[in-house]
Amino acid sequence: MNAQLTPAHANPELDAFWMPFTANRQFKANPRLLARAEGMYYWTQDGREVLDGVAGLWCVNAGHSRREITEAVAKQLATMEYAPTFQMGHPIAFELANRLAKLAPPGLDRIFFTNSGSESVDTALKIAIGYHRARGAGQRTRFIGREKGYHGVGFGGMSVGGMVNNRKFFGSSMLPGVDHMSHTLDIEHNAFSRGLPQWGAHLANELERLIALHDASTIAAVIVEPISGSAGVVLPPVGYLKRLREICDKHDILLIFDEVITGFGRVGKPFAALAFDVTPDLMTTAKGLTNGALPMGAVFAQRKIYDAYMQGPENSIELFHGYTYSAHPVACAAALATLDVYAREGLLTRAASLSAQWENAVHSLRGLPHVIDVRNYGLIGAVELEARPGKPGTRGFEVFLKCFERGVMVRQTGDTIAMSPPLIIEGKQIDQLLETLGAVIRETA
Ligand code: PXG
Repeated sequence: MNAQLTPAHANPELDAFWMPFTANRQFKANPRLLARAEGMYYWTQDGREVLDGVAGLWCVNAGHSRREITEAVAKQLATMEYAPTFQMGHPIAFELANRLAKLAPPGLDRIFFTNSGSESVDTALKIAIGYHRARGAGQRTRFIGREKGYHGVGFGGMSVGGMVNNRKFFGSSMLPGVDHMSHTLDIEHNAFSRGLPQWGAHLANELERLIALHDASTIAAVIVEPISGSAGVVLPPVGYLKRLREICDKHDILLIFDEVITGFGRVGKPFAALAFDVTPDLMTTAKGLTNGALPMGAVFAQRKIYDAYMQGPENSIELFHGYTYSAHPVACAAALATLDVYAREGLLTRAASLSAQWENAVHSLRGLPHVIDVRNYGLIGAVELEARPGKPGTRGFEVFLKCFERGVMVRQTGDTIAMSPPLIIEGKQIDQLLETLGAVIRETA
């Protein structure tokens, strides 16, 4: 007999599912199981109502179980459940690309479909390298990312990302030739800023330093999130992104915005590129594209990038890249229905009209015990708690757990609590979210 390796606990039926980014043993001993969702709420398996303060995982922007999306998915499944997009096509893939091109920041009207944010990032990195090669600059293969960046978990995204735990367990299995700029979180200068912090635009000048070190002729692209979500909400200082754009232009380096969380209305415009008036060369998206209903991602490319590939014999494949499920018809149907809901309900700009109320609500946490920073933009909020000496993350986890027990779901990263509710949230739900979080913080030693 083999020794039993998994420690025994009360819920052995939970053992087979190896859960992602989860403390498996802790969870399985005390599971938090969601069974149903509608609008702003989840219901747990035992019937408790839970206000969704994080839009699932930053993806359910139009709220849960939208009938229009469900019906479009059911209809597409019944009509044509799958069709390839390698050397074949189906109409709604083109329709969706056209719809997205119209929403996109200026010029980003060539769309490549993926199935997740991680795939979007790896796709964008590959497109960037291939673009330079197509223009005769094949030595441009380096990438510059940023500390605290999160670009998914593929080898490319992990390498350009800057979250230590997502990197350190995987040895040196990284893309070669990646460097990182400093992150822009500076509590000393910017604590409790309302909206974008004023201090720190000069941090973009680090890019010039890295260019001086590696030489521009070796660098393919710079990739940043306009606002970092996973790292606990890190905002760009006023002027920072514009400065990055100028430096990239000066050196012929592509700028990639990872808008997996900022895309589709989270910041009060369809994309952060529009909110900050800085246009990248490539933009990665996922999540809100289908309202989280089905996995799908999309990479938006400037037309000059697409055109650079359209060379050589017309019967040659221009980009040796793609997924079996690129532009999956059912995902396309979900995305089209999602865009309809966003348009009909004005959701891609609704965060702008709520942001003042949201900002006041989030900043009401200032002054509570252990609160060392509050950050907000659009319908994104974060409160950073002081770490317990020698026990980082435990205070944050306790707050997360107590909120859940009181019917509010927030997201915890270390000792930061992040919030990103569905864009349909109403004022009284903003109050419920922040009042519950505030009460829990007050009680947590
Ligand atoms: N880029 C960014 C900016 C993301 O936020 C990804 C890429 C990867 O997407 P996929 O679909 O491959 O997971 C993300 C994902 C959190 C949290 O803690 C954030 C994400 C995923 C899970 C949790 O807030 N973002």
